[in-house]
Amino acid sequence: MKTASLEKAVEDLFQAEKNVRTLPQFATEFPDFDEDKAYDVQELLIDKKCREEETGISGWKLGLTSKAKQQMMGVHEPSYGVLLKNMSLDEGQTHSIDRFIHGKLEPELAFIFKEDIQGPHITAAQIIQSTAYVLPAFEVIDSRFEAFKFTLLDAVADNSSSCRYILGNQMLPPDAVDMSLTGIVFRKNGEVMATSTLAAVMGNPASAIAWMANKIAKRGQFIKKGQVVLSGAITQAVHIEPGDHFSAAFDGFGTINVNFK
Ligand code: OOG
Repeated sequence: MKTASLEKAVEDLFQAEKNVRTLPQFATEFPDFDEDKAYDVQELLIDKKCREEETGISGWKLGLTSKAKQQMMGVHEPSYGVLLKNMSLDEGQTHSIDRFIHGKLEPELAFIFKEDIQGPHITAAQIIQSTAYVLPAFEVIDSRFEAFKFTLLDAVADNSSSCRYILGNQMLPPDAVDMSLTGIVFRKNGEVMATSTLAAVMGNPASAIAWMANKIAKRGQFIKKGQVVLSGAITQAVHIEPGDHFSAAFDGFGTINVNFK
């Protein structure tokens, strides 16, 4: 893929989000697209968003961490994306969906780091040791691709479908939480959409973050002190419509809530 095409991919993704419209998948447009180029597009897109939206990086997110989603996409590893300060929404409030193309919501466990952590060779135990606290979160994912359909590389370029994130306010030290057996009940308008445990995220959300710390090290990047990392969807993502109320009860933490109009 030539530089001009990389830049076109960045511009197309930026404009799609800005104008709330979709794009055709890249795989058909750029036949020599590969993983490195997809992460190059993601990095350039984040630089452009930081500049044009006058914001900065607040952390990272994992995608495709559940077996079901990996099988659906025919892949064996997750993907990652970057969180920006202007993607953060307040918990318990009502937020407009006007800027979403076809947003979906998913519950996740968020980690806040108390020190830098740099791969390679990072383990789940080291992730837990470097974590100040964990807390329930929601992620709004939104694909810039038509009908929410894409290849893994498309999704990587599209910053792993990131859109917004909502942190709860029930924080716990990471060793106070059973990282695989903590149960979750996810509801939309009072109706149970899904139940799960944290083991849905690669057996243990800390393992997903260890994978990411090692993966980003290949591009010279690392998790910084104070950053938030969303460890990946614990249940399926549910489409958001105006008037919806979502809650996710996390065993041992309490419930996180959000409304949309
Ligand atoms: C890619 C990202 C999904 C997750 O936690 O699985 C994601 C997609 O849109 O499927 O964030």
